[in-house]
Amino acid sequence: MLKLHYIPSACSLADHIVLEWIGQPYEAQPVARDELRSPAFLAISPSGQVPVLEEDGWTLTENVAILNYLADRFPASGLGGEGMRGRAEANRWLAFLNSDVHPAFKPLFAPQRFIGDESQHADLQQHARTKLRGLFERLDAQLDGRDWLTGTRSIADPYLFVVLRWAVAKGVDLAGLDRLAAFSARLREDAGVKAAMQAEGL
Ligand SMILES: N[C@@H](CCC(=O)N[C@@H](CS)C(=O)NCC(=O)O)C(=O)O
Repeated sequence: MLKLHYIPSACSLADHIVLEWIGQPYEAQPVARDELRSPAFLAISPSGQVPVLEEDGWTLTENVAILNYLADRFPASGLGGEGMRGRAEANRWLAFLNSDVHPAFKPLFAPQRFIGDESQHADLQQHARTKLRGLFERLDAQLDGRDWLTGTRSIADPYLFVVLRWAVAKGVDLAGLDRLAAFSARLREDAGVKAAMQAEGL
């Protein structure tokens, strides 16, 4: 059976939502922050990070790989997009979220990992918020005339939902980005999203 190792509210929530959308049996295992550096966890995730997906003794890390694997493993879900171009579109937005948007949050979560001088943290974080505003404007524009990033529901959408939650929590200015607000409101009402969030205690 599939098993997802997650931290509540972390990027692993995207995989958790996808597992709910797929609707096949799986197990979700919370990881405490102090377990991340334990030998047992490092054995399955050498970077000491979630998500980790396990299946029959095989383990997979990296969100993009896990989400693509789930789409391929359960093609009837339609979450991988239609055909080669549909998959490429899903991966275009997944890559943007994973390699542009997600890292831009890091100074907001852990400024001390970037600069030791605490007096500069607020400035660093304000720069991160400004950078994120620009990235969210691009995502808002992409939703013009679309309910989902690629036009149809895909593995990219739950990742957008996750980073929108972070943006609100970390005071990123989303004013006027009405398509993102509508997307977020719609997903909060989605049964799979609700189930994953409830399981994570959110
Ligand atoms: N490159 C990894 C990054 C995963 C990542 O950043 N995970 C965060 C949660 S969103 C984490 O586990 N943080 C704990 C830590 O770094 O101590 C991926 O895309 O899966």
